Amino acid sequence: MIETKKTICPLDCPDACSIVTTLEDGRISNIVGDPEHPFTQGFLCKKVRTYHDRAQSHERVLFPQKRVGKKGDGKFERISWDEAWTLLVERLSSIKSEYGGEALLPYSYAGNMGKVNFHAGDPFFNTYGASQLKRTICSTAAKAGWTLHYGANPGCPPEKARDADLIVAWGINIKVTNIHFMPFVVSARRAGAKFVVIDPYRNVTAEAADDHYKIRPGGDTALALGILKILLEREKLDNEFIEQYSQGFDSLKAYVESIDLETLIVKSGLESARVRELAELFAKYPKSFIRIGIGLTRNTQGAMSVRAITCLSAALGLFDGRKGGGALLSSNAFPTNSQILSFSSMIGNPTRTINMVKLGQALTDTEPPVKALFVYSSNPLSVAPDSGRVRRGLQREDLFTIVHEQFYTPTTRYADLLLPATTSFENEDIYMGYGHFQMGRIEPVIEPRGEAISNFDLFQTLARKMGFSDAAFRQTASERISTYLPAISGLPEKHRAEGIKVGDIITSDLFDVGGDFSSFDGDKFRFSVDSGDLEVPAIPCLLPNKEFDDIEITKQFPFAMITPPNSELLNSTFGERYPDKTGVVLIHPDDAAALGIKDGDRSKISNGRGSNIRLAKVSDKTQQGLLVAEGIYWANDASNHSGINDLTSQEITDLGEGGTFHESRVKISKELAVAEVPRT
Ligand SMILES: Nc1nc2c(c(=O)[nH]1)N[C@H]1C(S)=C(S)[C@@H](COP(=O)(O)OP(=O)(O)OC[C@H]3O[C@@H](n4cnc5c(=O)[nH]c(N)nc54)[C@H](O)[C@@H]3O)O[C@H]1N2
Ligand SMILES: Nc1nc2c(c(=O)[nH]1)N[C@H]1C(S)=C(S)[C@@H](COP(=O)(O)OP(=O)(O)OC[C@H]3O[C@@H](n4cnc5c(=O)[nH]c(N)nc54)[C@H](O)[C@@H]3O)O[C@H]1N2
Ligand SMILES: [Mo]
Repeated sequence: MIETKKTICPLDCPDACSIVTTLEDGRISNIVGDPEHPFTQGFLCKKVRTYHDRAQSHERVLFPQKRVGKKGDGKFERISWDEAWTLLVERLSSIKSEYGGEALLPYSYAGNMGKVNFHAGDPFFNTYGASQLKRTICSTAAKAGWTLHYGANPGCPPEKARDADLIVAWGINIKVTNIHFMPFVVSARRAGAKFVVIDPYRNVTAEAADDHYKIRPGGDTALALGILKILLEREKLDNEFIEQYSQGFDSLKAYVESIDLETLIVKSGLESARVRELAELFAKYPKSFIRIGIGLTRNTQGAMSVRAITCLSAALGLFDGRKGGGALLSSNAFPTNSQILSFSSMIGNPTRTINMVKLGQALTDTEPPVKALFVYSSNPLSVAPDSGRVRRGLQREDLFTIVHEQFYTPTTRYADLLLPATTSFENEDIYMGYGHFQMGRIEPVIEPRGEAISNFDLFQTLARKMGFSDAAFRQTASERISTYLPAISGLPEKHRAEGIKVGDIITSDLFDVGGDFSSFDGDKFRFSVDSGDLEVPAIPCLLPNKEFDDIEITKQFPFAMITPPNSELLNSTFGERYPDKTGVVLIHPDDAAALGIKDGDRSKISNGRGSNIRLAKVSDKTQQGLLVAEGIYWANDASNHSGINDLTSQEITDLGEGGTFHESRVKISKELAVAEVPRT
């Protein structure tokens, strides 16, 4: 029998695509992008086109297993779910009575963006009294910087870009990480719009654009303020918006007037003429749409960069609801009450919080120590920074590590107990995209594979077996969705009353007002803010980056390195498709010549934290002094299993406590073949 069913892509991506699956005798034979969905528009990205093969693969973790080899060996023995529950209840109970609840650390992120499964563990860990995980690895810096000035209002709908005369991709690799935005760029360009990219390297989006501004990494605040200064002097800012819908502009104006334009230009890393050219574009095209990425926030002044760009957008008047104009970071189309989603009311005595970016430290140098780590929807050994420290932590004999997974990832090699997780094709959930204004619901498309269970079923069952009595632990996934709906703003009244059905494509009520201060109930854009924290400057301003601008570190490690995603992987998901791939590192031809590195050379990148091997790609896509290592391929160096995050730092962003994956200092050398290594 052949039938079709709709589902939604669960991956952590702004697009949250609606998918049509074709089923033949209970097996998914094909998936395509939903032609009815206004953002998906009938196509899927390269990596997800075969996502059903991943779900139906024989390589999945299909039953519970316990470790039999050494930690790191990845050797397991199959056990029954009964045994697994008994082991879990015994170990978690004894850890709690011996060391207290805080000895348990949950670790989860965005393998599955469904609200039910993302938050599935929260009520369990709250009741247990576990350490609270700060889930800040991704977008909290961006959000903090943006919200400081813009407030919690909905962002500009991406559809507006269709009518723009100028589209700017600022720190976002749209063709890779937000590909469904591209059709709007294509139609705008057909109507004559210009499309430009501001990025430290010529990524695939920049290659497809009209122009590329090769900014210095971390140079965004300087660039945004530089443009602001030029336009201020030329009286090209939108005074009407500034007067009517904002406050605090005078402080920013005074600051910008006080700095020398040359200083800003030098710090942006662009030539003076290029900065003036960009300013000229903004002056010429009032219908400018700026798509701001999260990528530019992954450094120690990353939130500041967003603050500066957001203020520039406002000074240009892009938040006045004009046709074709706007700036979009995150749509915030369905603001949710996170207390309800996380069942925060179940937290008894407040417990310590641990930042997920600092997992390495948490496992190796925290008192009282973490005694049990419960990983689900994440692959921390690959994605968390400073992996060497994470690995040392996972090797601890006294640490009990539980991993709930779909695949045998680098992290699962260190599991004491490995539990099989379903994929979204087997689940019930609700999804909303952060790059558009739609949400929807899914139900299982196929039966659960093997003995896999969803995050939701895992924690509901475990809670009951632990004797937790709250009624929330007896809810079905459907009932959980009903609990969540009232916590979602922007949900149209009809669905609030009647619920959501599979296949409904629900557009937020906030779509029409997104990005428009004239409709935000008198809330004004704040150029100057009082955050209540003396460490947080009231206005965007120039401050040094911790690692990039450290003179001593730079002497030892002369290269800056950024580690952005590519189109093959979704963070570390799909790593199993490339078991032997090291990935490449882009190096500028002048640097390569100076170091004797040739295209294709196996090269060792290293710093004080660790090292990683990649193949050199000598290219002027990057700039002098900058290495670009795309993609979190799985461990590639067989001798010590290192990955790219062996080089990145646990340092956090200026606001929001986010990861600083695009701010490492490193050195690089050609890796000599054994025969070439000089004898000492
Ligand atoms: N194919 C694919 N898609 C993805 C992902 C993936 O791994 N693969 N990841 C998903 C996730 S979880 C997220 S959060 C989003 C992230 O998606 P984006 O918001 O696009 O963020 P990044 O990809 O980290 O970086 C985007 C660009 O920022 C540039 N950049 C780095 N530092 C700076 C800087 O200082 N200034 C400027 N101007 N640019 C800088 C990088 O070179 C890169 O080209 O993408 C999602 N989509
Ligand atoms: N160097 C570098 N590191 C980065 C980044 C970077 O740009 N550069 N980006 C960072 C960012 S933005 C993010 S968001 C993080 C992402 O970090 P993670 O959220 O850990 O993302 P993934 O690597 O996609 O790993 C998700 C894992 O969850 C599993 N999974 C999927 N669905 C489910 C489920 O329903 N249940 C369970 N139990 N498991 C499931 C998948 O098989 C996969 O192994 O990585 C960060 N790390
Ligand atoms: Mo992310």
